[in-house]
Amino acid sequence: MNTTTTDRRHHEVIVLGAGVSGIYQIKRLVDMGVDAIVLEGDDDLGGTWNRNRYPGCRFDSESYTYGYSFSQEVLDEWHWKEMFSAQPENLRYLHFVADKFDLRRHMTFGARVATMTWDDAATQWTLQLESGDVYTARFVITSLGPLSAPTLPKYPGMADFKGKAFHTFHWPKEPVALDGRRVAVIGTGATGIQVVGAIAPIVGELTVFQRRPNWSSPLNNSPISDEEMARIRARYDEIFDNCAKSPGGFEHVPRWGFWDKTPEERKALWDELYTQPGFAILAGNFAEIFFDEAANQELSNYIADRIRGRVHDPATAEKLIPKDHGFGLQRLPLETRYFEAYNQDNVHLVDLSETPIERFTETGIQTTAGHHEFDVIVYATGFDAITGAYDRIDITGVDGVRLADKWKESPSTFLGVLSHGFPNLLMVAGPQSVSGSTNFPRAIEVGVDWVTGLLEHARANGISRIEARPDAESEWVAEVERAHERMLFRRSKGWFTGYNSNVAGHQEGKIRYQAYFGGSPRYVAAIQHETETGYASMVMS
Ligand code: NA7
Repeated sequence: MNTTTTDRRHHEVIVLGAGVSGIYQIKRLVDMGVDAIVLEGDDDLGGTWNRNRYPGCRFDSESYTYGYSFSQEVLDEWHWKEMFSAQPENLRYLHFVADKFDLRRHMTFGARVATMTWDDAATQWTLQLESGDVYTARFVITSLGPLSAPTLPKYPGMADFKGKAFHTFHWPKEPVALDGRRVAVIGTGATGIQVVGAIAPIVGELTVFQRRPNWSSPLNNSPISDEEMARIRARYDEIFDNCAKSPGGFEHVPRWGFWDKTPEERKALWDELYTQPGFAILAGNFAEIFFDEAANQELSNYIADRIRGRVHDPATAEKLIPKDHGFGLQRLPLETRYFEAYNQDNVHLVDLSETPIERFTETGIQTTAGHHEFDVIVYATGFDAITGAYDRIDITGVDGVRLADKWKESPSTFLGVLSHGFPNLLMVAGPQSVSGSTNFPRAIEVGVDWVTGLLEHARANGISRIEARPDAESEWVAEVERAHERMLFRRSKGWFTGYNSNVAGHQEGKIRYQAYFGGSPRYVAAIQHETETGYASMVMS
């Protein structure tokens, strides 16, 4: 489907991706009167919410903190139905916003970019699509999404399996029959945990293949009534203000003073937070849990006891309790009746650390302990996070340097927006920004506004080339590394530290500094400082 009103192949700005950030970015560019289009590889807009159609897929952010804040009309008109809205509704919301501002006509779908090459003489990017079509643009804004490059394991015989098998990111649009079926879920990250909770009541037999357990705490979802929505609407300014002040972009606010309380007082607080919605137990807890090993251990013990209290079989409960990292030191999945699923006779946990997968067969999966037969295999095996979507485009900058080579060990950016040697490539929600580490839309609105301001500055001053200074970039990378080093999760293995065993070149134990963990207010202060100093860290001509 191509809904663009023009077939022209040159534009001042090309935006890559029509997800949450691309939609807002094109809105700002259209309002500015810039000649801009969006190229989207998928067949429609929505990004992550267009793709992830698996059962149980929903926000972990309170819906009203996830929605856009930029339009009073949208805030007035949209009614969130649940505290943590599910994928179909989230996709409807993005369609509603795009249609309201008539943004589709600026979007070309099925337009996946294969290569992007900087032409210094012409001061422009040349983009070659997989279809062979070629576009050029003075500026390219990437809104590729931090979790848009799914990864599969590499087990022998995977292609032999004759039943249905797909990654959660590629869950089919048409309904998948699960009732009474024998289903395997591989992976117990945020996605696997959502899937298991949602399908356990439906399927015939469910077998969960767990390599490492993840900590998880209750989502505590609930419907939002008309009256409640009216109260939320009246409070929107305050809500977004609260989000802007908190490190994670949520209304939950961390507190200091762990050691000022008695163990009984801490437990009383946790009893309360465990029953509150969303990330309360993480982002509304004592800040010490992220920095102080003993504080984190005490909270981990508390959550472990909660798991023991919910899973009837003690041996299964122990398998579900992480031993290699503390609570909140990897991206915390939120769950709905996940632990209770294991109390069902038809739900089985396979601990891959004890009985690894040997191979896939035509009918199922062979582990060292035996053969499991399946009708459906679900890969909830995660993503080549944050930089993966960049690596999948062959991006070549000044002097033929490839971005994938520059970022081979770890990305290097200025404020997560620019990378030296790649002029006029502006990243929204890019590596080393806060978009991977905080409530996503709060971060991307900041990112889009800042990139838009930079383009306004360029237009007003006749600037056609923008590049980050290498020293400024090194300073930002050092700040990103410092923020990592302060936090306990620097030693954990999840995608926050850039590790994925399914991606060639990723080394266990070697951090890729992909996201900025200094918190939203500090990030915003850094980008504001850059604006206020007249973009002093950039070379503009
Ligand atoms: P995650 O959080 O990266 O989780 C992936 C899961 O898949 C995790 O449990 C992995 O185990 C497991 N995995 C990955 N590769 C394999 C292989 N080869 N064999 C067995 N198990 C494997 O991705 P999610 O999709 O759950 O969540 C991503 C984000 O989406 C989430 O944080 C939210 O922001 C939304 P491991 O822990 O690596 O041992």
